[in-house]
Amino acid sequence: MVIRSIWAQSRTGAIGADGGMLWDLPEDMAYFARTTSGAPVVMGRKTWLSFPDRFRPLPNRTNIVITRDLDFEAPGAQVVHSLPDALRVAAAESDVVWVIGGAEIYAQAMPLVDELWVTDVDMDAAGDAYAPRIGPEWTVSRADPGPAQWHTSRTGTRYRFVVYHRVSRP
Ligand code: VY7
Repeated sequence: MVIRSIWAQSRTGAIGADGGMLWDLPEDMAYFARTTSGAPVVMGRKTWLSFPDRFRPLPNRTNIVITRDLDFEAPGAQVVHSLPDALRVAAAESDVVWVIGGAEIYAQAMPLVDELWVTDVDMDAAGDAYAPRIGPEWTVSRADPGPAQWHTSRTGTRYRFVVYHRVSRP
């Protein structure tokens, strides 16, 4: 099974603050929905709760929620208590799984992930949740638009979609 993490980050790597996102970027929400549709999505409890009620569970995807809380209920989702358990559930039904956040889950998943699907948001915003560092073990395999170029949102914010693959080691 291919494991993909997907997030949007500011220039400083911030992904959120106060349980929400730091920008209004409808084009990224559409990209996220389109890209993950049809495959299982794995998220932490805080990310599950960050989606407005009417979007839970995320449609057209098996929603898998990780929490240590043995009593946590997530109607419409499958609740598990570890990342390995989440990946086992996903592998039973799919060749691909999307890790959709948040910071704690991205960090745990990093050693296991095959691809990073990152939206760069051209903002300086600081947050209280950060993406993992993308180190030299990763290489850009796709950038939309090209390197050093940006899309401009209808909200005015500049952004780009980048896909990283793990560098194969000798
Ligand atoms: C944003 C929402 C936030 C507020 C209201 C609705 C990338 C994103 C994530 C996760 C965007 C969000 C939403 C948008 C998606 C809809 C459901 C409603 C859907 C991520 N690049 N962007 N994210 N939703 N992991 N990576 O949390 O979500 O998918 O059906």
